[in-house]
Amino acid sequence: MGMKKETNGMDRREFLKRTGATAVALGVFPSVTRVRAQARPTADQVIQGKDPRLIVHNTKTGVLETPLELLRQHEITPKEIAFVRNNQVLAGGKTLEPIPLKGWTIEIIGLVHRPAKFDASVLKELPQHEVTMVLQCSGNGRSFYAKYAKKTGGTQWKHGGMAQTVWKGPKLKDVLEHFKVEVYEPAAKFLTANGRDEPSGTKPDFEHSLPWTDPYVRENAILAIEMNGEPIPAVHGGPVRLIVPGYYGTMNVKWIGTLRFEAHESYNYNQIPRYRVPIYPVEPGKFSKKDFTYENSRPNWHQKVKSVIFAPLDGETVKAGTVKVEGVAWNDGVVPIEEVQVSTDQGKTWTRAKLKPGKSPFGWTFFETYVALSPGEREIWVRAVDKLGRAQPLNGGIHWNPSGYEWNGADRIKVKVS
Ligand SMILES: Nc1nc2c(c(=O)[nH]1)N[C@H]1C(S)=C(S)[C@@H](COP(=O)(O)O)O[C@H]1N2
Ligand SMILES: [Mo]
Repeated sequence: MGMKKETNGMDRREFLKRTGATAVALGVFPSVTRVRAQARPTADQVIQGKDPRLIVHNTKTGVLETPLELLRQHEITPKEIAFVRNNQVLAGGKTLEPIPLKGWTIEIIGLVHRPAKFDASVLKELPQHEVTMVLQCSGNGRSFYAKYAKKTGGTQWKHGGMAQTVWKGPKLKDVLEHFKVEVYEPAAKFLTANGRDEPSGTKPDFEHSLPWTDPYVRENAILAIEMNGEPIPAVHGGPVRLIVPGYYGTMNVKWIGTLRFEAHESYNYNQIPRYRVPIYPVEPGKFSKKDFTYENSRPNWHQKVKSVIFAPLDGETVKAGTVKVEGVAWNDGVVPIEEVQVSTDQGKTWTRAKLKPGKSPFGWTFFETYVALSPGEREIWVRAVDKLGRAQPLNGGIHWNPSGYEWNGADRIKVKVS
């Protein structure tokens, strides 16, 4: 796969030429507003094979959001509509086509007795594990901070920076055993994963550290070679992706090249100050990314309990009378979702929705209930609580943080009742 595949057969320069934006790209005009006036590439032009109805947030690396109208149509999100978040790009990787396992090398190094270097085709021979799970960007819902607290920088995701997908491959612990790697205990406290994608210019390379002390990493991590029953599409991290069910999307590192066992979290910019939240509440705007230390913050690891209304949709017009409200709830998979509560009087009273447990502890729990709505502008609020009592705040703004991560406020939509 050559880089030519970039924007659906067009490279960037060719694309700009066709849209007449070459002069702008070459810096002849100081303003970028002219670029905005040009037709923006659609999702299928950004990532080959994607549904053109996806929302394009970034054409350069490829950042695509799934509108809820599409997401809600499938229990397992098909590859054509699954969201994409590339911080940086794998050469030839902006496509749904797979990349062969053979010829793809993986290294396991660091605090281990026997470092391993192997061809990824070995992974097919080891016992396979399959998991259905919510893959969610830690920035999903970021745009709501603007509504409930204060706007933050970063992709202004609504709810569509998530998917429910099925991943399959050998467990990392079985791979370690197969190669007799032997991680040094207790010295090795973190697993740092790095992909073969490359940063642009002088940016630091993308990588993440996960806590090796967490059984949800040690026991459940998979070196996935399949997504939704097929070889992983290149853009989703094929041929080999680190999958850690329950963890935010960003920790599910794509295009695995190197796994390092370490005593300390990575010093990489993507581990700190990016992808972090303060460990105590901060006043919106009174704390910035540069204030983060390893001690006063934590990475986007376990997903917070959350629910999203799939129907009706925000802004929709519905008929007065009995209205069906449905959607999904999930958390980090440590305990099940206990209840999903629905309110049509802005939180004064709540009713419990009927739950249909999902395919796995890490997947969506479906909820549905019926509410009575009289004509006018009405609000529907939904919040989930799990068996540990972890609940969504009514005002998600209380978890404001400088990069707008981990939004999990009660979902509050407005409908017109006619
Ligand atoms: N190697 C690598 N892995 C990565 C990323 C990346 O840019 N490079 N992006 C991360 C982020 S922020 C998210 S949300 C998910 C997105 O996964 P997807 O593109 O398959 O939807 O991949 C994560 N893994
Ligand atoms: Mo992300």
